[in-house]
Amino acid sequence: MNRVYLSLGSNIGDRLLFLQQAVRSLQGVKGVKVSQVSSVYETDPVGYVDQDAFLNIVVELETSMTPLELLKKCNEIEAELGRTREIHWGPRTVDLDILLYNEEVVETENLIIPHPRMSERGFVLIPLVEINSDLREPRTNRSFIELAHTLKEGVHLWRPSNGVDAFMRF
Ligand code: GSY
Repeated sequence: MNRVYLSLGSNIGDRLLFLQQAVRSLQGVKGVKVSQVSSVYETDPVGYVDQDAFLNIVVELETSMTPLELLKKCNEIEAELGRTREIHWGPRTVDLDILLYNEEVVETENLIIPHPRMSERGFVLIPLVEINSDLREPRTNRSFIELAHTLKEGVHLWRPSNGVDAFMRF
């Protein structure tokens, strides 16, 4: 089994419902077990800033899927939940990014792991270290919890975590 961390974000419509539906879809995938879900954070937009605030979470999975199989599945879930890519880095119903796959470094045309921008993003690192404070960046060996301490601005606890099953019952 492989241990994987995904970042999920939504900033259109019923943001929490989109996150819940995405987690439910992941739970339904053969070869995937959702083992942890972080608290929900409301976060200022990063990149294209003229858009609404996001809700962000990080989930931990145990999976037998390969990185590319998982990427395909994440793209399918985004499409099912209505994501269109009109503005690059613009508003989205739900976005699923693979952050870490064990401690492996993966570089293909369509997928880079660890996620290339994760170390600069508070909306990724704060929920990530909440569910696993021991993680380190596989390329640099830098501690994510140390990086997260410097990236708290614009990241606000919106709903505390109360477990995977409870997350689905909100
Ligand atoms: O890369 C994920 C999509 N995204 C987000 C996001 O999820 N949260 C915040 N706060 N800003 C973002 N900018 C982009 S692009």
